[in-house]
Amino acid sequence: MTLELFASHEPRRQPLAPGAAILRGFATTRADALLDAVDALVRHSPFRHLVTPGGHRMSVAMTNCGAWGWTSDTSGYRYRDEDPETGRPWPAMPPVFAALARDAAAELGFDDYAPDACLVNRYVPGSKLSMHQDLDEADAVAPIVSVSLGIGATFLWGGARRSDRAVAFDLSHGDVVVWGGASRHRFHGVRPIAEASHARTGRVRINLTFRRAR
Ligand code: MD3
Ligand code: FE
Repeated sequence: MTLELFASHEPRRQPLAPGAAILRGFATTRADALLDAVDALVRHSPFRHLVTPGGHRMSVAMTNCGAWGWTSDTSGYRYRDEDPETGRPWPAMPPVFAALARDAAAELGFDDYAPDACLVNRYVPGSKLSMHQDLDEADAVAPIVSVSLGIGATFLWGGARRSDRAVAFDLSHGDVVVWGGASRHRFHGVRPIAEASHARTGRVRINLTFRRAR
């Protein structure tokens, strides 16, 4: 008899550090609804390639929903309550987003997680995110919840210093990561995305990153 450690419908949990874990497949049953909500919100605030303070155009295209949206331009990084492209507030956080983030955070013991910002990242093969820290959030206690959809990515998870060795792990469609505790301020990045195609998204990876920004 085969010993089934994990029934296929049950998400597997991979602990990373105190307060941080990968929840494999946690978003799988809600993936279509999440992607439908992305399609709806980009009709209001389209994906765009932001420019870094150093003047580089990012290979990842971004947009936001919720009360606050993360933006970058040559004057710096910051959260804004309006989309600078449209001059209007960011689209509201879709209920399916808020519920997923809340449920995932609760798996790690973060009760009543209510993110006020969701950065939506769109990668195509070749897009990458260089090693960086997320330091623009006022609330350093609340976790970040990230949801991977579409084609896969290799995530790099470093240490407190840029020079610290990073560990690599793959994130697939439906995987959710909850980053709480001290891991909140570790360096991290995404390797250049490999050529691939996904039945629902085509040659695209979507990453939803929920935060408490303000
Ligand atoms: C680990 N995005 O948008 S999300 C970002 O896959 C970002 O699009 C990546 O890093 C992506 O800033 C990774 C996961 C994530 C977010 C914040 C973290 C991982 C983190 C903060 C500390 C450590
Ligand atoms: Fe980040």
